[in-house]
Amino acid sequence: MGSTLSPVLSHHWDAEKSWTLATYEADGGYQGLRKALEMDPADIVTAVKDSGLRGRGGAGFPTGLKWSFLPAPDGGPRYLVVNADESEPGTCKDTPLMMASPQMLIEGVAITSRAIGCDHAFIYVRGEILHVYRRLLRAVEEAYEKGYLGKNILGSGYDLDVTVHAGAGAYICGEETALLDSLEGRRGQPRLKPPFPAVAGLYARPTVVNNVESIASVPAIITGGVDWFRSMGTEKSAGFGLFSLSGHVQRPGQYEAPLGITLRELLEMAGGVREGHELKFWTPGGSSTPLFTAEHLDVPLDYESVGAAGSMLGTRALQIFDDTTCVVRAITRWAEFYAHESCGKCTPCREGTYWLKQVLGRIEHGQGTMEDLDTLLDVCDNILGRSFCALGDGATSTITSGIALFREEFEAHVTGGGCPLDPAASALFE
Ligand code: L3W
Ligand code: SF4
Repeated sequence: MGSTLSPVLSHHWDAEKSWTLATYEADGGYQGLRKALEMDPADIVTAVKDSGLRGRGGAGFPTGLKWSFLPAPDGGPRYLVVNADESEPGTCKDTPLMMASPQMLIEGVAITSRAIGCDHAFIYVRGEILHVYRRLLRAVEEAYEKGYLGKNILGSGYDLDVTVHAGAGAYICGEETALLDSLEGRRGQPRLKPPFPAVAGLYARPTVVNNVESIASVPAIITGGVDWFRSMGTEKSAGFGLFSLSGHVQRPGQYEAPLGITLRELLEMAGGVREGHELKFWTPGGSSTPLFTAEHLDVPLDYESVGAAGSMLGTRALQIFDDTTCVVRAITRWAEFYAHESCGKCTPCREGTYWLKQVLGRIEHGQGTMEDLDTLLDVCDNILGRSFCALGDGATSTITSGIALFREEFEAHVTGGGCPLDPAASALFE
């Protein structure tokens, strides 16, 4: 696999009014649905399973396998819920995808719904991004007008309704079961798993919850075929994905590429790190994943390689920090985020994230002690694996890895009474 971009998801993002149905159709849009309507639904599930597509929301669970977990039809409803609650710090791929190409997502929703026998699908959008909500509402309306949604889709006899729902802006509602609670009108808090949503999800009915990018990848798999999809990426991390580069990089943005590309290759496309500076650390998959440094520039960005190197591919949110960045400040800022977003359901996360924020805050402001470093690690140890959902575990990732990689910088804050770096030079934090 080379460094060439493989634009599929972003193929027509630069076209004029890329978000309209007419532009999407002109670029081959809805050919996948036409083909899928002639296929046996079970064959659609098999194709997605064989493609090796893995969930693009962070966990990388095999998409087709998840669909196949739905119990046999019993005459009652079954649902598809698209997780469009993108909130992981640094993650900015689903929002541009929905803004530039909402019809690709809707086509994926229609194909997936047909595959799993669903006649009512939901798209749960993060509450703060009203412009995306409005764009999706209009796109769904257009798809109804053209007969791609609604009754008797393209004369096939298949009916599907799609509801776009705006959440109220809570990170925890990106956790699939909290999302379902929120969609049902309750306060969003994670449910105990099992049962997984595939068995008892929305309104306790079998439900597939998939990320925006996963569903938007489905039309291309149906038109392009399994072998084409598997020809990109690696054996266990097949296909392509959107990599979001942000921070101290010359040309931040979304870069679509086969999985397995390296940060070195992506940085070449993005013009490199801010001029005159060196890479200091980066996140391979948002702030819930352990930090990497310049030593990891050549780690292939696929699930296996990133895992073997001690982190997680997560949402492919590559936040780049150069040598002007205070690692303690960056980690404290993330800790503030987790303390704010903890839903409060379980004690290790509710109490632990509060204390992580407090202790990091005093280290950052030069009021910490050397014992505070051990306290931080001890609190992380009491959160990791003891929390009810992944938010708690994620809150510890940058702290434990940050102390392991940059212990001297933490100690310098203690012995020097504050940050040895010029905070203005970084220009990333207030
Ligand atoms: C049926 C089984 N279904 C697993 C399903 C499960 C879910 C999917 C993955 O966390 C990660 C997290 C964050 N029968 C099943 C089954 N499933 N076993 O597979 O499940 P799981 O538990 O591995 O992960 P998760 O709870 O989905 C997601 C990481 O992503 N992350 C955060 C991302 C945040 C966003 C956002 O902002 N919206 O995406 C970043 O790295 O730490 O590890 O569907 O039901 N036996
Ligand atoms: Fe809520 Fe945090 Fe517990 Fe998850 S880990 S249930 S976010 S308190």
